[in-house]
Amino acid sequence: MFDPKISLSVTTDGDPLYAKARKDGIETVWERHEAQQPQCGFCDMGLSCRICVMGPCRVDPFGEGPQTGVCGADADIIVARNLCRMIAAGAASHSDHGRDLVEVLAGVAEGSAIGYKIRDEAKLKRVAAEYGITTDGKEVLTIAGELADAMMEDYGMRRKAIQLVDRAPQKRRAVWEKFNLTPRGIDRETSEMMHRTHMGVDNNWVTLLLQGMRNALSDGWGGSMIATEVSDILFGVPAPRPTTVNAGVLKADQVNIVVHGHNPVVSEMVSLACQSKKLLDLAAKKGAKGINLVGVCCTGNELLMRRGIAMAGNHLMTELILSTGAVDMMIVDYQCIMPSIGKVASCYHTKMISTSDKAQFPQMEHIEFHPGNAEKKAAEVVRTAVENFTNRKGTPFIPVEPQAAVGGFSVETILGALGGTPEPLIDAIKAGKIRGAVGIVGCNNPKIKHDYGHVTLTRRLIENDILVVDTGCVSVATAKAGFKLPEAAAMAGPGLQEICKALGIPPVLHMGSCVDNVRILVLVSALADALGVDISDLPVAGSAPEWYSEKAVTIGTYFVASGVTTHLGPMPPITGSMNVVKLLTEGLGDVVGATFAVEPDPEKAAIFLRQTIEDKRKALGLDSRNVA
Ligand code: SF4
Ligand code: MSK
Repeated sequence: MFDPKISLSVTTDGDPLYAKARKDGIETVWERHEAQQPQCGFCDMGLSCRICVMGPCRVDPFGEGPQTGVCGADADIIVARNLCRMIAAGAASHSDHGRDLVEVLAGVAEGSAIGYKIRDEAKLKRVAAEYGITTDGKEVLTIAGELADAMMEDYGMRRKAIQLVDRAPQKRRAVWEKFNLTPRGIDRETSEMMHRTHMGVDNNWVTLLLQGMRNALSDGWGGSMIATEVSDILFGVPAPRPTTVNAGVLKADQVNIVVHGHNPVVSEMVSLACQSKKLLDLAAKKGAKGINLVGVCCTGNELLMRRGIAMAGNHLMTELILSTGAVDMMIVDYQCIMPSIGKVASCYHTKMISTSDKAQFPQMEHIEFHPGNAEKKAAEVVRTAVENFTNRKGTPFIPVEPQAAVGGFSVETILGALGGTPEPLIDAIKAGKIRGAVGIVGCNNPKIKHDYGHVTLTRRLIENDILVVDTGCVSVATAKAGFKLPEAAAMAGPGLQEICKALGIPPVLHMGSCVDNVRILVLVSALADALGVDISDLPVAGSAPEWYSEKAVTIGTYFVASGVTTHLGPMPPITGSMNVVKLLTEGLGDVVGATFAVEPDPEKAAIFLRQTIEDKRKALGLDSRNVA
């Protein structure tokens, strides 16, 4: 399916690290991917089903073998059910992450979340007001408790609609009402999705997919949005600050602690412990020049956004980061943590610590963190990391210099830079200086040359005056490529360059972690409201050039259901049903005003996205071009 130049290869700047890992006998994700070839064609097309034990079943795509499973489910039903279960898993993951933050918020309110506090009272009050909570004359902790309670109700079945859908433009909410897509409860939609996909329940592939959209919306405008908003309340609203990225952020002469996963609840406490004078003194006694905390994946993004903490790499880099031999401890929470990394670490001196009761891994020590003990446990594990510094085997291999970058572009910051209103951005779009904007999000996948999709697509878009905002593993790729510095404006087209120079911003804005994709929803809602249009009318699009995870399916689905046409690099497992393919790539246009498109080659994807934006400009009565 893939062009050989974009498959089965590793990143260029990762090559020395990759060579080191191979020299050390480390098996990486790329070897394991090759060992799996050829991957199952039935599964690749979504045509296999193991939902019940009359199966497993598969449908023959060539029409020669069975055309239904044992129960009679045909290709359309099986493909739709499989996709919907991916959406449910992704929504459950993000929304459970959000739930953990609500529990910390509730713990802060009642005094049981020791060491945590409300860092942004203004945001607490703003969000509380959205939930209809009066704030005048109330203690901050009382407001926090009431907000936590109200958010818990969003997870349940007492509401007709989750609260934060009110942030969407009126026209978008009307679309959701018309097609019965308004999410009622966060857990409810995931639970109903799992119910409908049980054998013998919903066997209409169209209604299954519509529920898939409602389920995804319950994540985008519910669980993920709550995760981001509560993180901002507890740890601060991100603002631009300088940082550095790539494996060069590890320091040979310091204690290196890497945090990995998604939830800032643990990593924020680890960050505080790393600043403890007692532990810094201990590090000095052990011969280290300091304690160097860095991140990978989205836990790293959370710290980078709020604290400017350096980022060592993205999802597929984790094994290579360990193979530097420089990591004294890796602390993980959950999601996107390959179960292989404990084994990789065992080849070095690295201590591996898992922290969540719901995420345990082979060859890691499990030290359970919860809001009541996180402060204490963080100090204990950092002490262990410092003590491990003297156990290093040989000289660490750190073959690259760190790349400078700027992160921390929350919606508050972006609007602040524009003078508190989206008008200047809208004026620049109307004048054609900025043609539009694309949110590039998601993961790495060994099916695509590491970071090639992200970097190539981003380069092509900015040089054609399209502003890029990014999150997740993409943001690490584009930062490593140097796109996240104000000077990178020189790589942009003349119009975008002018705006970036005037505002002192890079042409690629880092908006955070995977749950922070909701910041993009809030931003496009602000633009749509200012123009008096729906999100689907805006010259904007989404893209996930190297996605791999179920969460990415959910994100793509809530983007599309919110009116943002979205490109995917790797093909999702749906080609076994042309009905499903046609609905997702064409039919949804008549329902939600946006569709999916699949194109593994980022050069071609750039042309598609540019044309999508130009078409939206034309429909808005703005000047437009033919780029195809
Ligand atoms: Fe087979 Fe139907 Fe059971 Fe799926 S639900 S495994 S298609 S019998
Ligand atoms: S970490 S979901 S690989 S973006 Fe959020 Fe990266 Fe994708 Fe995980």
